[in-house]
Amino acid sequence: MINPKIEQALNKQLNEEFFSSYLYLSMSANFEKLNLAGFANWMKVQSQEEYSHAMKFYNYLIQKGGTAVLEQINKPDTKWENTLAMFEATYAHEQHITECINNLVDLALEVKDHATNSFLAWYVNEQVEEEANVTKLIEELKMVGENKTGLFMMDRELAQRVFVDATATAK
Ligand code: OFO
Repeated sequence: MINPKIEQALNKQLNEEFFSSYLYLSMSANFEKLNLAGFANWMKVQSQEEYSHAMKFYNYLIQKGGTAVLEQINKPDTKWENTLAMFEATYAHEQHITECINNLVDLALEVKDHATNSFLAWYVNEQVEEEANVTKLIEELKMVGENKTGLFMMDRELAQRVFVDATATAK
């Protein structure tokens, strides 16, 4: 059986992950409009990753005998000032997600749900990687500044990103 407090909190996070997927797909659509296909690809892969994060919560809820409740997903922003602003918004969102995951860990420890605590360790580690990846891109964008050649080169590099479902091989 699953602790009702944990079930509710995991469902809240399920919605957060689906929103993250929606947000990054909205950014991807924005990059398509700006003719930055590589950045659009990076964000689309990011969106796919978030969908896989959501499904990991979904599957765990079911495995634990709980119910996965699909609530309404908020509408994400559709416009940002520029490329840097989009990545800064991404970083701020990932910091919010890190806080959500940390709060979930606190709750799992509070109710002595060791299985959920162990399940959440994957997300704790994932957040370290997510924040580091976005920080690196923000630094690169700051270096590039208004230089169009630099932006073009970054776009070509980000076009190489491919979705790999890290949740599929996770324990
Ligand atoms: Fe961007 O992170 Fe999910 O969990």
